[in-house]
Amino acid sequence: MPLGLTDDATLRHEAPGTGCAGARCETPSTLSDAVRAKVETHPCYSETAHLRFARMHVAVAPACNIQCNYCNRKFDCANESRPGVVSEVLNPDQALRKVKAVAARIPQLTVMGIAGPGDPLANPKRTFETLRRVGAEMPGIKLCLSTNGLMLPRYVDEIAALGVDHVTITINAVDPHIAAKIYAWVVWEGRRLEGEEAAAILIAQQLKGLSMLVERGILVKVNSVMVPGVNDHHLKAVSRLIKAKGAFLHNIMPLISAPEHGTVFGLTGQRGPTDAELAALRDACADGIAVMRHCKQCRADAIGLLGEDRNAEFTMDKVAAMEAADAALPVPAPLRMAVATRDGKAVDVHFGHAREFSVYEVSAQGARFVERRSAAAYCRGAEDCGDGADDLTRTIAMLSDCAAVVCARIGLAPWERLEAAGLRPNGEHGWEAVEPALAAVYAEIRAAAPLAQTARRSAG
Ligand code: CLF
Ligand code: SF4
Repeated sequence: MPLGLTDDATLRHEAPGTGCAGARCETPSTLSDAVRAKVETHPCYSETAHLRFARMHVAVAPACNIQCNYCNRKFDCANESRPGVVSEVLNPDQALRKVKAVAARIPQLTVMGIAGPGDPLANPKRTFETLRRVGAEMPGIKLCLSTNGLMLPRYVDEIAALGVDHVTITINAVDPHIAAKIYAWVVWEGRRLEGEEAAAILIAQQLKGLSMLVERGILVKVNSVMVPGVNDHHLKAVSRLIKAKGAFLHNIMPLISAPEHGTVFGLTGQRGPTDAELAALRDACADGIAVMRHCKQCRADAIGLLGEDRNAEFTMDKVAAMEAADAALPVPAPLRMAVATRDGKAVDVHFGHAREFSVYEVSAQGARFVERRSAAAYCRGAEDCGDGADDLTRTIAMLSDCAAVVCARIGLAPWERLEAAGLRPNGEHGWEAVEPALAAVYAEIRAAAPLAQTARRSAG
């Protein structure tokens, strides 16, 4: 039985807002609507979203302003990726072209992040130009940034103005004595500093930047690289402090230190944690803050669902070929979809109880509200939630121009009636926000059906 399709028994017992609210769950029911809307389609900020939504990184930031002992500059920034592969460095124009090509082919794409191959804020012109252009031309895509935090306070206002909702700061220690064992040097105000002096400046900037982001309503994830014997015993203190400062999520990543990567830690034999050590530390931190457990330490040019590496399909030469092919194709028209919603914010009405439906036009760029249409609520209880009702026939006729009907739940009999009428019923997004739910349904339809099959119910 598809998710969200109820039999009468589950219909009677299902209630909105149920579900895990523990530390393991990144989208507990206590989240405000605004925060929930920000995280529920972000594959890194929500454990459930990572199965359905994709992210892509554009590698526009080659330079860095610090030296981490687990990083070799030949490879990507290890604060948000694993070392071992060099990215194709893009300029902002190429980045925008790549995002467009990916969005047209991976309809699950919801997030574009900048995470290297160096530090985004050590390359502010390229980073902000990319964010500005992608934000302006692709408003349905969330913007994300990952930084070592050194230059964060200087750029927080620009980040907020560009509509970046999610920022990751890598904070490996909040004690300069410990941090000095992790960072070789920091370039600060034109000088290269080392030791605890360098570490203290970096930590102060990271924590100041964190507070400034939180004040502006930007969700902050903190990444920490777990280095056994160096900062493992200290990361619980990091977790407590970032929680107190308003961080949303803590992502403790294992050190990767293969000697062939040529990093300081790799060459000095510093080991990474075992799976058991990592799990124990994450558990120890999870009583204070939500802890991320599904990070894939992806590349600075990663594309696809987390754990999926489709970047080889989107090298710039392939993007150019796609652009040439796309120029000969029509742009897919938006799809019309009906939503059973009381207030227009959440998918919160059972199909059989809907007295009206909100109709939207949905495309890769987002959802546009069109109108509300009245329907007779035909279901008067479990015994009546079946087929053959005149009201159901009228409802189906009234929605016949829609590609999909999205509702909190739906019984088997009306499901079959809708399908027989050529509408696609969907009850998988009960009590989720309307727009992300529509984006997910749109992605499913575009991924499953060739353009020709959905053209009949396209808007316009
Ligand atoms: Fe990229 Fe990072 Fe944004 Fe995600 S990744 S910039 S928050 S869109 Fe995600 Fe990848 Fe782990 Fe990063 S799985 S490495 S946490
Ligand atoms: Fe490497 Fe990233 Fe550290 Fe810079 S911030 S040294 S690119 S891991």
